[in-house]
Amino acid sequence: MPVPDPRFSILSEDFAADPYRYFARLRDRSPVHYEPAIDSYFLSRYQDVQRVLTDHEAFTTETLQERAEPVMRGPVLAQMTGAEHTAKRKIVVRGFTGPALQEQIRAIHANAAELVAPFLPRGRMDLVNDFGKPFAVRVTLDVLGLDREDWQQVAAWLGGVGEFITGIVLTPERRRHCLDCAEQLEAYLVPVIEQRRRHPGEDLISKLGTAEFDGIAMSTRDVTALVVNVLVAAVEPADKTLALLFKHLIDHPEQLAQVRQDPTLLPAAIAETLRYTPPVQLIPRQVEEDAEFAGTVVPAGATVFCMIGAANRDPDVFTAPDTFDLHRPDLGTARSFTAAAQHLAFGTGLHQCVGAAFARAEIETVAALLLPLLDRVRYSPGFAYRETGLYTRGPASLALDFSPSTPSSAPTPFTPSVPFTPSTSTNSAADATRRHVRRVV
Ligand code: 2IO
Repeated sequence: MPVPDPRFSILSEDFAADPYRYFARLRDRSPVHYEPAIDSYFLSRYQDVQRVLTDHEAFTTETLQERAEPVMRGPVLAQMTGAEHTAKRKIVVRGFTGPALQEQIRAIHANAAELVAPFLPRGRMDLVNDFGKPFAVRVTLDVLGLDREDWQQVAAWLGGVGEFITGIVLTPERRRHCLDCAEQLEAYLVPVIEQRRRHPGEDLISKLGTAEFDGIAMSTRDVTALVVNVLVAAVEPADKTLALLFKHLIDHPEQLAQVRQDPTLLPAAIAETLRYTPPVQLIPRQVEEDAEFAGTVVPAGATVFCMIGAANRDPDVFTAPDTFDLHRPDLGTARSFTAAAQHLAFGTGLHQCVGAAFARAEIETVAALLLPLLDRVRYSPGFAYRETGLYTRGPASLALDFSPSTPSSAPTPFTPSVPFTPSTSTNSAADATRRHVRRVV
């Protein structure tokens, strides 16, 4: 049995400053790491994480009842099981694939072009705070058919909702603040949802509001929860992934030059970014019955956190895992945004990210637009890189300098070259689950 190091804590400031330094040690010496302060177990080996995420009967999402439902104002997709889950997941998949996705790509492009324009003559932009954050919120509001002018207000509410879900320790004051944010967001959404039910349009809220499940329309509470779910899940990781992609390319100038020369390499660069630095670092599950991992028994009822960042750098699965290499043969770009993905940034199994194809389209479209505009892109003088977050993690800022230009000649909208496979359909997720389970047992 691994000997736990009493001095080491995932809740320490040292760990928060750079978790990546600790992953090898965790996988080798404490693959089932217990944190007494929060009575939870942290799994860092790829095989263990994959087992937890694919065996959805032994490891349930029930923990989301406490961790998410209070701020989601109802059950989220990841909490559901059985026929309800299958039906509702299908509805959401439909909202993010095919013609809907093509329309969304136009919104992605338009928002990106508009947001970057004022920074081009200056030759300086913070990719996180000037661009990525407003971009992520405005795109999601467009997709939902909400007013993108409301983005700052919505971003503030989402901040509270996200803090509740991703907070490892929350004071009662912060908890109250998060719940207030959630209540205000709900009050903003409910009248729109009710109106769209009477007069549906082409947007995602209308689709969710008019969809039927077993012949019964979804309640306003159900639709609200799904809309908040989409808002949080689409906004929280997006600016992080974009900034991390640019950081890795700037840190690896030869790979940046290759992507500039051949933009069809972008999907591989994005997939490798997701493996190397996944924006969602933790996925919680509840243990149904006593379960053994690497000789340690985790008791029934316990919460386990899957450490995605650590699993994605497991040398048993990826060669030279601490190297960023968009050409790595053990990742496979084509499957990296599908149920067969090798990295675990979108999770895996039944609840694998339903927005993976959208995420790919979003980051690919915006990166393809930005790269030619940000000529000679580099860190601004004096910029000090810092990441924050234990659950979702990304750069606090990314101050960039580049050759100034005039924004007048807007490039034509980018159409991703590779067709997007509706990879997140329930069937392919279930197929993948069966495959993974077979591989593990
Ligand atoms: C929102 C953590 C941002 C999801 C969650 C309660 C459920 C689920 C995830 C992602 C990203 C968020 N979990 N999205 O990890 O919908």
